Amino acid sequence: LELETALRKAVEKDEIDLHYQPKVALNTGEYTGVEALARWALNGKMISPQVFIGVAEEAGLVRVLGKNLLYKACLNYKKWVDRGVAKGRVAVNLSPSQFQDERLVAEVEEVLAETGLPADYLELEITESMVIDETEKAIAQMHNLRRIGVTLAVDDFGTGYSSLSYLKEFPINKLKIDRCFINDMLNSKRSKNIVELIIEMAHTLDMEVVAEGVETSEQAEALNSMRGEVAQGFLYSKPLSCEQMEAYLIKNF
Ligand code: G
Ligand code: G
Ligand code: MN
Ligand code: NA
Repeated sequence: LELETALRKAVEKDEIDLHYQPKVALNTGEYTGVEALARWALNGKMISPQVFIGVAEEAGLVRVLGKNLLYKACLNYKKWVDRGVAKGRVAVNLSPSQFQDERLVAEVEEVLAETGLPADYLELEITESMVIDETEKAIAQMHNLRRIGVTLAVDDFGTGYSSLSYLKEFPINKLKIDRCFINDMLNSKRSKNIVELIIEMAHTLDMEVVAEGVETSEQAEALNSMRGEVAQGFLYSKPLSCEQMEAYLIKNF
């Protein structure tokens, strides 16, 4: 409850910040886009977004917080586009109630209009678990988002329970392979096989693959030889502050 009170204040005072982690093309090593990650420091201590997004969900704060973070990400990315340093898209994570909200599409359109960011620069990440209940409704929501020109990715793929019969119906552009598979793909033949299968399946469904949590060049090489498209992880960069990310973009353009 104390955390909830503190979070409410932080949302009101707009103290939740965004960091950015670059994504890199596996075949060239070139920068291809960023993921925006929420950061909250409470009395100097970082609280994990997994924790405070959960608190925000329970406290009914997600609508305001989610919209603020989306606004911030789009406004900032528009700035990088205007300066000519942006390549690819900015990916923003949606939380479950945000994705399930019928007002989401209108809100995204509003944020894009207000910030001036073209929809083609925005990617939204959802997780499999958001799609388990009311799958038909979720698929309709995905179509509505695609219709306004937004790109969609499924985050943490492989850890949820989405059935293949539904996955083929999802109007999704990208699958992000959860880092647990990447983490032991070079020690475990089984994990490596799973990664390979996910990549093949994604390509069969015309989806691109993003490998999460890539920490070594051996992992990157293996993923590239399996035809994975994009990687993200500490091998390239940890999540960076806005200023650090801007410097990275200028350096890597
Ligand atoms: O950045 P970090 O590894 O601590 O993120 C932990 C988790 O929190 C990740 O699964 C990520 O998807 C989620 N997360 C980070 N930022 C946001 C955000 O802005 N909104 C939502 N809904 N989840 C986020
Ligand atoms: O679930 P999601 O993919 O949105 O979470 C991204 C989170 O993963 C971020 O909080 C980020 O700090 C973390 N992360 C990013 N790259 C790596 C990595 O290479 N290794 C590990 N262990 N965590 C990472
Ligand atoms: Mn994510
Ligand atoms: Na993830």
